[in-house]
Amino acid sequence: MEVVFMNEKDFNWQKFLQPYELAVEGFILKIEGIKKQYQLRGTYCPIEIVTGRVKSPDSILDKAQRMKVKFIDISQKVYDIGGVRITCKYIEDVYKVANLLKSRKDVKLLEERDYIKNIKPSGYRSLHLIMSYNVETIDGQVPIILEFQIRTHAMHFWASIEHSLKYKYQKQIPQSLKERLKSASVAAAKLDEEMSSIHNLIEKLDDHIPVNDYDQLENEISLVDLKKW
Ligand code: 0O2
Repeated sequence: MEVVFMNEKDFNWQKFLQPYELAVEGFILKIEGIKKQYQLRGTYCPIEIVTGRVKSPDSILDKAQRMKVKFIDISQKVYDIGGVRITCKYIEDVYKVANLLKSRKDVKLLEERDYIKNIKPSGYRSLHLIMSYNVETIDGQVPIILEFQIRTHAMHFWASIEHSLKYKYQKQIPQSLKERLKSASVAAAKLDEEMSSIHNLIEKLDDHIPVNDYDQLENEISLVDLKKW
C-alpha cells in the first residue's frame, strides 16, 4: 500500500504526542476533581467514570489515510488523537456533563457531534465534543484538539463490544452480526430510556412521599404507569 504522507519517516512521534498525553492526563485529573467537588457537596454527580487515551502513531496514520488527510494536516484534521471518555448513568447526565465542559474557560468548542440524536448507521450512540485546548509546556503553549466522548454505561457496553468485533474481523463485521448489533443498539437505547424514566420517577416521589410509606408509593407508581398508557 502506497504511503501518501510527507516526512513520515523522520517524524518525532514522541515529541508530537507529548502535549496530547499531558492534556489527556490533565483532563482526567480535572474531571476527577469535578467528581470530588460533587462528593464534598453531597450532591448527585453526573459523572461516573473518566478515562482517556492517546492514539498510537499506527492508528493515527491509519485513520489519516482512511480520511485522506495529508501528513502535515493530521493535527488539524484528525480530531481524536487525544481522547477523553466520560461514562454516565443516564442520558440526561450526558448532556449535563457536555454543558459542564462547554462552560469551561480552558477549552473552546469546535464541533459537537450528537450521535445520540443522530445514531450512526452502525448503531453507535455517544455525544462527541471536539474541543481546542492550549497545553502549557516548557516551550510555551501548544494548541491541540481533543475529542470528548460522553456516553451512558449502556452506550459504552455496546460500543466496546462492537469495537472489539471490528478488530476481530478487521473492520468487516459479517452482515448478520451487524444486524444483531443494530438490534442490540435499539435495546440499549430502550434500556437508557427506561432507566431515565425510573430515575425521574424516584426523584419525583422523593420530593413528596416518605420512603417508608409503602402503600402510597405503590399507589403513585401505579398512577404514573397508568398515565404512560
Ligand atoms: P478508536 O479505535 O476508538 O480510536 P467519520 O465518522 O469516520 O467520518 P471520525 O473522525 O472517525 O469520522 O469521527 P467520529 O465518527 O466522531 O468517530 C470518532 C471515534 O468515535 C472513533 O474513533 C470511535 O472511538 C468512536 N466511534 C465512532 N463511530 C463508531 C462506531 O460505529 N462504533 C464504535 N464502537 N465506535 C465508534 P476511531 O478512530 O474510529 O476508533
